Order: sequence, then structure tokens, then C-alpha cells
Amino acid sequence: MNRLKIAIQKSGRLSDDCQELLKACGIKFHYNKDRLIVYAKNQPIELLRVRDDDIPALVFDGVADLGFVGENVLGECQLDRQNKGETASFNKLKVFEFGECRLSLAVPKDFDYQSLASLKNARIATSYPNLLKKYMDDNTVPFKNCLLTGSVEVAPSAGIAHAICDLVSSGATLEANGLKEVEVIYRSKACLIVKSEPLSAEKQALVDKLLTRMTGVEQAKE
Ligand code: PRT
Ligand code: ZN
Repeated sequence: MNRLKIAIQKSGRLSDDCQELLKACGIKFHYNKDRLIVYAKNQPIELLRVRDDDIPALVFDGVADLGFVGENVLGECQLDRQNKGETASFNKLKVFEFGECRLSLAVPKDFDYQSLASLKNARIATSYPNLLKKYMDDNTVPFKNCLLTGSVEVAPSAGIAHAICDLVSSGATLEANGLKEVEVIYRSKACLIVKSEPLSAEKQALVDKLLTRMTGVEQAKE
């Protein structure tokens, strides 16, 4: 049987939870921090360890069978494809209780924010241009996009942008940068996606077994 290919974040906020979940499902790996591909010792499974941003496309294109990814990254990549007129097909198998965060708009504390209209024509820094544009378009508020792949939270104090649209969990990063959260535009948790093209019967049976075990692991935690 061909190995079931699972894309997983190589190192970051989702890596440990995903690896622990697979372990709790009885799948054994020898992780090597530098390896892109890791084979399971006791199942026909291989992990593709990549940047989280690359995971949706690997599943959309059928390069990976399954992928663990934040719904924020998934939503952004899906819109990016759709906006380019390309297809982005997948099925969501599960949403987990880890990786929880929200994509929010934030402004400097002294910004006189009344409603979303206060951001009319503002320059907004973000790493999520498609989710931001959809939200602003849905609310018919024009704005200027400022794409940054990192250090988004310093953009207002650096004079690069009037506001930001970034991930928040505790809010400590916003606080440390003198910003206040004014709108939540997207709520996210980690999820498991599968490619839309049908899997072989053997792979499907393995996926079904994994899902049953994941449910068991979740119930054991309750
Ligand atoms: O290298 P790679 O591209 O794989 O990793 P990455 O740096 O892009 O992502 P990583 O590991 O930081 O996050 C992976 C995923 O974790 C995200 O896509 C979200 O789905 C989820 N997640 C959950 C978070 C957070 N919580 C979070 N707080 N991702 C990022 N943050 C950042 C946020 O951007 C901000 O800088 O943490 C800071 C805010 O945290 P608080 O607690 O101060 O509000
Ligand atoms: Zn990333």
C-alpha cells in the first residue's frame, strides 16, 4: 500500500499538539528535527513536515492526502486560489480544540474608533490580505492594504500603517505594542483536511481508523 501522506507544520505553534495527537492515536515516529519526511514505524503513514502556509496547497493539489492546519491559514489560501480563478477543493474532517485564535483588527490606543467606518481609506497592515479584503468588502469599507509577512504589530508605531489585522490569542502582543482590538474578523482553530479526490480503499480505511482514534483521544480528555 502507498503510504498515507500527512502534511504537518514542521515547527511552530501547531507542531507539538499535532505530533502528540498522532502519538496518542498509537502512531509511532522517530522525529528528526531536520527531516522533511518522517515515516511511521508501525503504520503505512508518512509525515511531510513543512511551513503551515504550504499545507493547504499541498492538500488542494493532492500532493498530501491529509493536512493539519489552522483554519485561518486554510481560509486565506482558499480565498487566494479563488481570487486567482483557481480551484481549491478539500474536505474538512475535524476541528480540534487546540490552535485557537482570532484574526482581529486593532488600532493604536489613542485612535478614535467608533465603528468599522472609522477605518475608511485607512492603511491596514496584515499577513492575511484575502481574509481582510473579504471582510472589508462585505462591509463595503474601502481601505489600503499593506502586506507584511511578519512584525505586523509594529507597523502603526513605525508609521507604516494606521491599523493592523493580525492573529490574537491572549492579547498580550497588542497590549505590548500600544494597540487595542476593535473587531474580530475570523475565529480559528486547528483542523484536519483531506484532499477531495477519493482515497484508495486502504487509505480510506486508515483515515477512518485514525478519526475513530482521534475521537477516542478527545473523549478520554473530557
Ligand atoms: O514557520 P511557519 O510558517 O510554519 O509558522 P508561522 O510562524 O507562520 O505560524 P505559528 O507557528 O506562529 O502559528 C501557527 C498557527 O497557530 C497559526 O496559523 C494559527 O492558526 C495558530 N495560532 C494560535 C497562532 C496564535 N494562536 C498566535 N497567538 N498563531 C500566531 N499567533 C501570534 C500572533 O500572530 C501574534 O504575533 O502570537 C501573537 C499574539 O499572541 P498573543 O497571545 O500575544 O495575543
Ligand atoms: Zn506560517
